[in-house]
Amino acid sequence: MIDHIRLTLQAGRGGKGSDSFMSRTDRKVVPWGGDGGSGGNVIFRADTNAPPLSHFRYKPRLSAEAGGAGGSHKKRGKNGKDLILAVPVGTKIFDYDKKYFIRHLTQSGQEVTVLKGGRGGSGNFGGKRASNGEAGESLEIELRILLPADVFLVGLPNSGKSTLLNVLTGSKIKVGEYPFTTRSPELGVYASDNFNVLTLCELPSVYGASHEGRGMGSDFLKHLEVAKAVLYVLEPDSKFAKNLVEGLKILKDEIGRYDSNFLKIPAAVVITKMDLLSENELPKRISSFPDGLVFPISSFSGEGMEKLKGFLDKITKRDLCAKP
Ligand SMILES: Nc1nc2c(ncn2[C@@H]2O[C@H](COP(=O)(O)OP(=O)(O)O)[C@@H](O)[C@H]2O)c(=O)[nH]1
Ligand SMILES: [Mg+2]
Repeated sequence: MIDHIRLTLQAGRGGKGSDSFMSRTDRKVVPWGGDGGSGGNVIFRADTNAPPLSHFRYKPRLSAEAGGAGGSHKKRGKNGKDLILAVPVGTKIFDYDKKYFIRHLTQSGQEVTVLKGGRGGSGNFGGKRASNGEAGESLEIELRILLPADVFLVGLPNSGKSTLLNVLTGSKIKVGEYPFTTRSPELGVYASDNFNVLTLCELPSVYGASHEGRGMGSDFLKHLEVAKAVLYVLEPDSKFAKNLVEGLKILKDEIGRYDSNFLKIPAAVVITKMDLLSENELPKRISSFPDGLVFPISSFSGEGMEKLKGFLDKITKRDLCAKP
């Protein structure tokens, strides 16, 4: 799923004013050209039925219609049609070059005009000089959207996040033998036995240096702003941490560095790949974990999955108090 996209937008140019004359009955010739029409504006409108932002990927340059030229007999040119772009509710609009926040569209039907069309040129009517229309404004825009997800899976590379999401939601996210297989946030819908649903989201892997711009960077952590819960997903033996305790610390440090408030989100630790670890080994490895919920599971054998689902069911009932 694409959570941000850049567009180059152009408002319509104003129509050209007409330079024309009329001979009156007394044979006098008078200037009689009409004004050009205004260029179309560029408008964003939030719409619950709008396609996702990825829809813009194939047409990143968009322009509103130009105004029509003025005509003889004082005929004013037609106004250019506005370009109205439907975007999902929740989209934030930024001026990309100035890094300036323009508007957050939070309700269906809400609109914002981001670019004004050019004014039409003057016709020569009334002795004015006929002129060209003004150019429409242009702007590089960035659209961003927070993912509509409830529970976020955060983990080091290869910890089994995609596999777990697929098992819980029946999604078919690509599972990788290589780290960093998941390059953008992935969503799946989990349905509990009592017919409540939760949207789960796998974020691209975090690792120690994400904040330094290596790996995928940590910009995707912004999505945690809407999280009802976080699952820290760890595998017993990771190439990216000395042990489980350090693995959890890396994840929490990275999130805390992004926004320390995100550490207050209800959370649990999921330890994956338990089919590879003997049962009496685990307590030793997590003895110095902070207090909180820990769910050892295997996406392959299904062990521990019922307890984890019980936790998710609690989230659907907003019945949470966990903080590892
Ligand atoms: N043995 C075992 N391997 C697993 C389990 N879950 C995932 N894996 C493997 O771990 C590797 C990474 O899985 P993936 O889901 O892509 O990890 P992600 O990078 O965290 O999304 C893949 O080779 C998976 O087949 C599990 O429960 N048991
Ligand atoms: Mg993955």
